[in-house]
Amino acid sequence: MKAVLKDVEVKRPKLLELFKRKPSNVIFAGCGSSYYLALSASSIFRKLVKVNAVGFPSSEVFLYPTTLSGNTLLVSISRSGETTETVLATKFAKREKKAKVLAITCYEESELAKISDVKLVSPEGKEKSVVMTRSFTSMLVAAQVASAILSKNEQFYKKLNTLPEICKRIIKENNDLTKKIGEDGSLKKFIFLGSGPFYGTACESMLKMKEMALAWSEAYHSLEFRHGPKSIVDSETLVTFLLSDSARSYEVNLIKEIRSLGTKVLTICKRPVESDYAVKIGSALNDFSRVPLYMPITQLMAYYKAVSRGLNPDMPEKLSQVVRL
Ligand code: F1P
Repeated sequence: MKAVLKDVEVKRPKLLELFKRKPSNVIFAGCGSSYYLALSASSIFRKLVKVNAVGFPSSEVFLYPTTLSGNTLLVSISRSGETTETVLATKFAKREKKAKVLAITCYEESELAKISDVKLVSPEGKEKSVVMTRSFTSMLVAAQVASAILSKNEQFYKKLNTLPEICKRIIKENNDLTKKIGEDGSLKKFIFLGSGPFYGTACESMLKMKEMALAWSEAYHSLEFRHGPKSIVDSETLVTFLLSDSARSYEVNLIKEIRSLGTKVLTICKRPVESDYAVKIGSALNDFSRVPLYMPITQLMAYYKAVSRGLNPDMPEKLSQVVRL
């Protein structure tokens, strides 16, 4: 995180240049974990930069291009910077809509970085694992810093600089709990719920459980859960809430409802709420600044579940680190 905070600062003039003529809409695009990152980043962008920002899978950008208009900024997110759909989406947006492109990647010399107008690079996000973990968190921080710079919100920017230390403390304080949950053989189904900027990280948490532990997992917007998916919970299910400030009162009522069905609930939140397991993020950060801090918890849960199943969490059999079509 620390290195990316510095790299994005260096790009401040180029970022402001991109926004000299405020875009009418901002499309965040990525694949897999990078798509889920796009969902969280676009929510943060909407709130801070007050611009119409949405997240799409990269393939949708060039297959169903209605999302692009004349004055679009495309934010292409890719750890490798080589994923075919994301490179194709970027080339399409530049060619067909003369869109400007901001790349967020871990590889300075990647194809995506080369064809973008501005690139935010997180070298520390490079990882041997097929599964994205620190690359996800560091590129999310890059998107947050860009939001702070473009919205000229210095207070938000200062809060972001506290993330690395808080993150270290959260991992240290909750390693035992995540190991206990991961190793609990009675938990076989995992559901992750999040609202606003936490929905993208709920989806990413679901993907970690699938990729690393080959476990059944789903993700929903918190309040959507009552509208059908709730029917699947049972005593072998763990529902994890990535609790927000904005939706807290609604989410607390839903927690009570789910627990009354005999299903265990883990809450990750700023202020504790009654649940079977609780991780306190405990910070003076708001919904939009503390989003990255939730990820180490759910990444560790998936890691320990994988190890308890005798799997290699970094090398899922059916996956490759870069998808080239
Ligand atoms: C995107 C991605 C990863 C996934 C796997 C295959 O990669 O889908 O999210 O975990 O590694 O590639 P990238 O475009 O972010 O490099």
